[in-house]
Parts: sequence; C-alpha cells; structure tokens
Amino acid sequence: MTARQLSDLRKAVTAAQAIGDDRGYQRWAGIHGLPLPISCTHHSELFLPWHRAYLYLFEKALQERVPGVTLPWWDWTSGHEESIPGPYARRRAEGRRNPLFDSPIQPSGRINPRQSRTTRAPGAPGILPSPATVEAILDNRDFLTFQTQLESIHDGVHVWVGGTMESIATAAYDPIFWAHHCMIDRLWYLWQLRHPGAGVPARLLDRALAPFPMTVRETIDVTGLGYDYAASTAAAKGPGHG
Ligand SMILES: [Cu+2]
Repeated sequence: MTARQLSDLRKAVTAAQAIGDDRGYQRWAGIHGLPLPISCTHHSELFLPWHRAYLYLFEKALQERVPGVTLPWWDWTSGHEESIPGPYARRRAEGRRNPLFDSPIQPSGRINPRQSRTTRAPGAPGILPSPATVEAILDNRDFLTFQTQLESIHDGVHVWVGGTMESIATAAYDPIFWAHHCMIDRLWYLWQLRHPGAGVPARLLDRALAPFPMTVRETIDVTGLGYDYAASTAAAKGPGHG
C-alpha cells in the first residue's frame, strides 16, 4: 500500500468505529459472530462466496466514509512477515491511536463483559502457511476440495493471531480480520484464474448469502464487483483489494 492508501484506510476505519448505528464498524464486525445471530458460514460450502460478499459490502461501507478507500490483503506466506504486519502492529500511527491495532467490541456487555477491546497473542514465527502449501492448494481443480483446504489454513492463521481472532464470535472485530480474509479471497481469485474451466458447483449458484442481498452467482466475478488483485502469488505487496 502507498502511504496515502494506508492513511485513507486508517481514516475510514476510525470514522466507521465512531458510528454507533448500522453503518458503523461494530455492526459490520457483529455480522460475523456476536451479537447473535452468527451469520458466517465457516465449514459450509458457502465459505468463500459468503466472505466475498461480506468483504465487498464492508469495503463499500468504508468507501462511504472515505471515497476510494480499499481493503488491503495480508500475505502471510511472505516469509519476511512472519509477524503481524507493521501497519497493524503499532499502537499509534500518524500521531494518534492506530485504528488497525485494535478496536472496541460492542456492545461489550453482550459478548464478554471483561473484554471491551480486541486483543492478539501471535504465535511463533515459522508456523504461518508457506508459499508451497498455498501452491499445492491452488492446484486442486475441484472447487469444494480447494475451498475445504483453503479454509483449513485460514483457520490456522486465525489461531496464530490468537486472542479475539481465535473465536468466530469475535474475530471480525479485530481490524486484521479483514486483511486476512482479503488474502483468502485473493487466493480464491488466483484459483479462478488458474482453473478457468472449473468453478463453484451449479447447484450452489442461486443460494442466497444471508444477511447480504447477494447470491453466490453475484460473487463469482470480482472484476464485475469492481475490484481486483495482483494476479501473481509472488506479489506480496500489491495495490490492495479494491
Ligand atoms: Cu475467518
């Protein structure tokens, strides 16, 4: 990301965190888990499409705060970054509290009265998925096999970050959740490029992705959704999701 893109992201997340109603960060984070109902579709056939709709609409919500802002991805395979990426790791940035470091969890009383802000407890270096592991997963031609294997390494990254990210109920409150899921979404995009004849099974295409006003079919084409990813697995630093 450029300094400008990062600064815009911080502005947008700060603004969203300050909004208490349905447009705010807390509401978006809450869709994933608590407060109930838990909508996310981990361990289902809709894992990738549901999270793509989620990222797409969250990014749109941020763009209402700062036009043109985009969500970046965290490439946890790029060995030199076997830790929380710098822009998310610093407590303060640009002379104020860094909104990518942590976030309030609201309404805190309804989730865990003792936890009012997100926390992390990152694991040791050398544990995050390697490029070779990701390559092997991308080679699967069958969508459902690919998706199951990708979700499994995705789970490992949640656990590696630790703290709030470890539990589905609270994971999306941690600002790094979005960068992690952009990486997952990007890997789906790379898989789509690699296997043009393969895809999501036809029987799933008209499934609705509640609570979002989108179907699986509407998530298939990222270019149609108006965003893009660097098309190489080697490109650790790209212009971002958007
Ligand atoms: Cu996740």
